[in-house]
Amino acid sequence: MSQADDDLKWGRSKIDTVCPLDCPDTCSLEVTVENGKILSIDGSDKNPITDGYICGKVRRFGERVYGDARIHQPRIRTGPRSAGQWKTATWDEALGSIASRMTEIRQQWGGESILPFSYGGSNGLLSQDTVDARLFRQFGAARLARTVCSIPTRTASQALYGKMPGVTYADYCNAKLIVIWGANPSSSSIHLLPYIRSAQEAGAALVVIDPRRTNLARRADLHLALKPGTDVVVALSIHRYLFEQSLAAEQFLAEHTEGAIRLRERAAEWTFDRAAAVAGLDPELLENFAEMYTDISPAVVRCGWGLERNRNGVNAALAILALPAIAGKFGVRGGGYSMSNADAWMLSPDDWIGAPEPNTRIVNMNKLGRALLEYRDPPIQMLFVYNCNPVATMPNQNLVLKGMNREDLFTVVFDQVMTDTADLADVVLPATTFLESYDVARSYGSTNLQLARPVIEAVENARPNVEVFAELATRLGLDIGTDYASDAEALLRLTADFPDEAQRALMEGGLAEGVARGRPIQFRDVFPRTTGRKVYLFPEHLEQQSSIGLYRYKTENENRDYPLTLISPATEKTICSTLGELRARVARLHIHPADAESRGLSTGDTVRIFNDLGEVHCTVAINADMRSGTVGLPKGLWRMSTLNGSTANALVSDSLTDIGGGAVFNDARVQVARVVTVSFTEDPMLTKNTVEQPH
Ligand SMILES: Nc1nc2c(c(=O)[nH]1)N[C@H]1C(S)=C(S)[C@@H](COP(=O)(O)OP(=O)(O)OC[C@H]3O[C@@H](n4cnc5c(=O)[nH]c(N)nc54)[C@H](O)[C@@H]3O)O[C@H]1N2
Ligand SMILES: Nc1nc2c(c(=O)[nH]1)N[C@H]1C(S)=C(S)[C@@H](COP(=O)(O)OP(=O)(O)OC[C@H]3O[C@@H](n4cnc5c(=O)[nH]c(N)nc54)[C@H](O)[C@@H]3O)O[C@H]1N2
Ligand SMILES: [Mo]
Repeated sequence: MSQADDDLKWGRSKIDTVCPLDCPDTCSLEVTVENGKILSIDGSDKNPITDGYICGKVRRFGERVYGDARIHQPRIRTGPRSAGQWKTATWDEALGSIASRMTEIRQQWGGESILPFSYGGSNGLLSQDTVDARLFRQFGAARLARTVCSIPTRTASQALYGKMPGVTYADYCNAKLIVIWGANPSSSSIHLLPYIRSAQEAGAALVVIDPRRTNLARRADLHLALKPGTDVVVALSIHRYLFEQSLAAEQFLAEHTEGAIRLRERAAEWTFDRAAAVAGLDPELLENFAEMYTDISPAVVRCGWGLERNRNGVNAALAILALPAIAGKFGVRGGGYSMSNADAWMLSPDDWIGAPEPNTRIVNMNKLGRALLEYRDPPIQMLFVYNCNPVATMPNQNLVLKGMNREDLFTVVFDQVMTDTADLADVVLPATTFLESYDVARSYGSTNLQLARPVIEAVENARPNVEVFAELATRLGLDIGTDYASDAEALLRLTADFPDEAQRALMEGGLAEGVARGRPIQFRDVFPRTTGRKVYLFPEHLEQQSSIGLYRYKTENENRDYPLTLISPATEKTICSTLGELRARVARLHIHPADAESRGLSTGDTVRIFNDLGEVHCTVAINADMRSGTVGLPKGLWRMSTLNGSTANALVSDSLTDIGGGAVFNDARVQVARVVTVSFTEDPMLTKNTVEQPH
């Protein structure tokens, strides 16, 4: 029997779609469905970067679709908050009760007391900032500043280069020097790896700048294991060298840039010795890096997101992204930088939202706990969470929990699974996954748009965002039109504002290639999208927003009680906190052998990681790949993945980056101590006690 006959016999079909989740790779997928159920999820060749393979976690996505954590029906809380007591409800009851509470709350407290809270979710263009935004704008709710990720790097890259597309993955093969700066593609964008490998095979040198010895750092010619938060001085020391040694690309600077002199002045103090002392590196390594970056071309810098999540985030990204301009690395294939390409299409959501923004209060999402507990006139009375799991992903977890536990807060959580956030809701609504509804995925690693289509029917009573917000709007008496009544209609509405050719390619073939298809060369095929196509090396508007000025280093608050720096980067197990429900094991704190030894720790011990904000209990893994003085926990853990229900974000403060209001996930000061569990078997009242081991 042929494969086709076999498929027919089993009611099996293979359907093309895309993974829209928040990852630069945006893989094209081939999903095998049998009798209406997902059998397997694989990569396809449609997106050339996917090249037929995908990550392990999305291959397992069916376990989320059909898993125990999935929400099947709307639920309404019946017991005390977070006690897990619910009654199931119809959509009619659930949306009815939400609409009447929203109306009451607006009457009593004003629209600004209602805070819609969303971030990436499945990261599709349809499921966020379409009819949801139209609803909340028309209703006059508070506005949310989506600052949890990429604000610092985006602020820097837009100020310098506007929305210029980056060096494409494919062109990494043409580079002779690849600098992976604060990115870990082995976890966070695996499809870049083959291009790096083939460049290395062709003789390219690799530099990795990361406090951890990552997989790529192990294969690198040079690894700068700097202290987190010190990237700005490392980059400035290279700028200083280029200027002092008359190696700066004077002609390029004269033709294409403004502000080089101001940058030069600020860089002047950063000798290799001084920068190395701050970054905790050997000055010789900085010198090696400077020489490599000067001598080798084409050179590409992959600027990641790990470097932005600290008090110097914007200045770090500015100093790094200015390097190819000062060193004259543009204009050749494989030369320049890559950052996010999210803005390459220059799409503007306002077109399809179709309602003006109200002039209501703006809440920085990194301050969620504070907003819930401290904001007055009016206080926040209602939280509507969708596309987000703030208990797991926002800074200052204990403050978020305290705020969300307020008895007088009305909370709606709209999600696919019972997250840590959903546990605290008054009403829970079941959402479809990207395998059950239409969406449009916009890649930020390359520049294509791809169509996500339903490969199965919605599981139980799950519904797509657009449908739910459209119905809620109607119940609120808003006149929002009918163009978002279903996800299929919404797709037409959304894509109507795309360039014609893109819309046609997307609707007919499922994929519209953006500018990256032509593998554009920076400063030959693509230019800064700024006034006069210039690079603004010293953006004055940012200088004014910074308390210490541009290209300056803010020192850390030394605290003897908390001598270690905690970072919490992406892992291959989850995507942010999505799929965290499938992560069964207790998380491990990664710590350098020297830091473990001075605390008497062995691998497998239970430890307490703590500071003034909170504590996390988990096990420990001694790991020589960590930098001494820096410890690591995984990003995106659920509360069940530790022994005390707290995760890395319980230790992360809600203070903000230098500019832009970003989160400082990699800038937490902590102490670690061993926890000894003693069993008192003879005393039935005291079966378990926890004693901290002094060190
Ligand atoms: N598997 C998987 N893939 C993902 C995600 C995921 O959670 N899981 N998340 C997605 C999202 S939302 C994003 S934003 C991207 C993030 O992707 P990446 O850019 O890779 O960012 P991170 O994982 O935050 O951190 C990258 C590296 O930065 C290092 N680092 C930490 N602090 C510093 C510092 O101060 N300086 C320097 N130079 N390095 C530092 C970390 O050790 C880590 O190896 O990945 C996306 N892809
Ligand atoms: N400690 C630490 N914390 C971090 C980071 C870090 O480096 N360290 N990184 C940060 C980064 S880079 C990011 S981007 C943020 C991300 O933080 P979040 O925006 O909270 O991202 P997720 O954890 O993926 O949560 C998205 C939720 O949306 C739900 N969802 C998906 N699709 C839909 C849909 O169509 N409809 C509805 N209603 N719901 C949907 C998913 O089930 C999931 O629960 O986390 C940040 N948190
Ligand atoms: Mo992110």
